Amino acid sequence: MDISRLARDIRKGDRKALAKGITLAENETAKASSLLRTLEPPGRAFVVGVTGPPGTGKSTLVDRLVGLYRRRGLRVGVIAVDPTSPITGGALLGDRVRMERHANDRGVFIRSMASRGWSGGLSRATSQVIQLMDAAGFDVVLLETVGIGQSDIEVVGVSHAVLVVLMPGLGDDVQVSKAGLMEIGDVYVVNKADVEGADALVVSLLGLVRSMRSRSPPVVKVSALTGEGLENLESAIEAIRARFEEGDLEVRLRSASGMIAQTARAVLAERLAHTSRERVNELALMVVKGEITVDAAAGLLLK
Ligand SMILES: Nc1nc2c(ncn2[C@@H]2O[C@H](COP(=O)(O)OP(=O)(O)OP(=O)(O)O)[C@@H](O)[C@H]2O)c(=O)[nH]1
Ligand SMILES: [Mg+2]
Repeated sequence: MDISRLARDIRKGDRKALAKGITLAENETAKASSLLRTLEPPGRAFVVGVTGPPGTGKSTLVDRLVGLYRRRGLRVGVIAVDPTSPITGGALLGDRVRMERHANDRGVFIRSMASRGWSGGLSRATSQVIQLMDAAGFDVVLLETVGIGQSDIEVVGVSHAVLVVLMPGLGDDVQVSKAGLMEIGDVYVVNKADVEGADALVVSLLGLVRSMRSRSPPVVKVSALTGEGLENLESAIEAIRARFEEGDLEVRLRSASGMIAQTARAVLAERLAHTSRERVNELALMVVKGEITVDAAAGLLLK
């Protein structure tokens, strides 16, 4: 494959080339990283992570956000990580239908990535895809992932702004705290405002947010279905995007350090997977004989 030609086509905004680059990121991260070296992503794309429990309306909201940004004339990339959650199962099809109105819009690029069986590699691939979209000239990248486990939550660590999307009737604040979602949100979105219990959820979230010592992220109530409250969500995100555009280091560093950490973890995991069984057995024998500790053996393995 001609990497420099692919890079040139991606920079020109060729959609087929971008799709090819993304496939590289999914299947051959090493090739994708040489592509990215050639591309030198400019770092212009503002990355919004959208996470939360299954079925809270993340995709519906992402679709709304695409509409908002398109009206501002911005080009939008969407990455949906594992859109088929156990609850809404088969949502990928639903997402396709929902996003169909953007299908012919050259200013929108939507890509789904399956997370099953990926674990560590997913974060690295995601950060590569973000950089590819950035190089292709997208102004905003919306990254949707179901926030169930630690690894799902990790995926949004590469974002400049993280929206945590919740809805009434989830078992509310306790579940949210347990899932680690209270640590990562820049904006808490209570979606499905048209459904009973939204106000109570807002109240309990405000309680949680106020108890945070270092920061107090906004809580906004919206209905992705009816459009109610979307302007409040928009201004909450735009406040962060304004800081990003001004070059605010806090906002910019977060995404960059997230990408570095996740890439490093993936590289390390890959290296470990390639370590020879003989070497591991050799070290295990030393541990069994009491010559070294497990920690020391792991250290030697990584050297
Ligand atoms: N009543 C109501 N329903 C909504 C709203 N937003 C989304 N829904 C519905 O909730 C269901 C799930 O919406 P999705 O957007 O697929 O939710 P999701 O969070 O992306 O789901 P997963 O990706 O499967 O976790 C769909 O049936 C939507 O139509 C809302 O504001 N009000
Ligand atoms: Mg979804």
